[in-house]
Amino acid sequence: TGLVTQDPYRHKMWGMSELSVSGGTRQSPINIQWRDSVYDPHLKPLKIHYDPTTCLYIWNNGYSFQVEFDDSADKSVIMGGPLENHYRLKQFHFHWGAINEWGSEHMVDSKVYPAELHLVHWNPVTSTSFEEAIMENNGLVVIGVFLKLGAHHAGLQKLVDALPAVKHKDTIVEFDVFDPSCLMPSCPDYWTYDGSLTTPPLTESVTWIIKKTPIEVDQNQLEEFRMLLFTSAGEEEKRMVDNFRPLQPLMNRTVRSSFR
Ligand code: BO1
Ligand code: ZN
Repeated sequence: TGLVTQDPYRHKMWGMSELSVSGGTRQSPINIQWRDSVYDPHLKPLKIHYDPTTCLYIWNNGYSFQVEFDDSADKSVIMGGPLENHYRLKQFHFHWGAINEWGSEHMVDSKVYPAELHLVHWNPVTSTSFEEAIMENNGLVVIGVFLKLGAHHAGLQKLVDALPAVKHKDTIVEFDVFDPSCLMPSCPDYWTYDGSLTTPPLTESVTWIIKKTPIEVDQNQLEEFRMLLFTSAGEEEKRMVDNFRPLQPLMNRTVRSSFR
């Protein structure tokens, strides 16, 4: 993983990029083959307890827009599911395409969605900070939620309304009191597997939890994502689209499902 660039989407020649080849054995994202996933009756329901007041701000970091949370205490946490202890929410962000035909990082039976939400958590039992947890085996948990085209999503709209203020790279605005559980599908079913971060440092420290059921968003909401820019103010404008990593080989891994 020493060869990756720090600005993964700048050139967007994914097929040729060093990002396609990391040399690891548990890289993400993957294509989840439904029939190859193994039902695990020991997998408990995932429990999500987010405190809306821990939401701090939203920023354009040059590869996505990201909403950051106060993770100095156990206020917004997940537990249960495949997890042995609770994990703290640090941030969430999205990946999306230039058009509706692609954009998600994970796929299910080679089906790609127009976008994918990632809720990023770290283990406060084995680490004292997110940066430390990045280096720990299973120090991180990312929940992935697919977005599909359909009805307007009222919860997402609060985010969409904030996007014009963070159009350029490295812009940041306050974003108080938001409960990201409004972005979770009501169906409890998920797949879980051991993987990695999908942007540098691509660390193999992530327990992935991929929700089976997508949430619906409307065309206008996706178009607002696509109005964001990879570039800073004053640079030649480049739309923030296709900010996903290509599929990685499953190698010697099993994807477990919480459902049969
Ligand atoms: S993802 O969910 O696999 N797409 C993913 C990819 C990269 C990060 C997080 C999630 N990177 C890390 C950075 C840290 C930063 C942290 C929290 O995100 O490496 O420097 O503090 O925002
Ligand atoms: Zn992500």
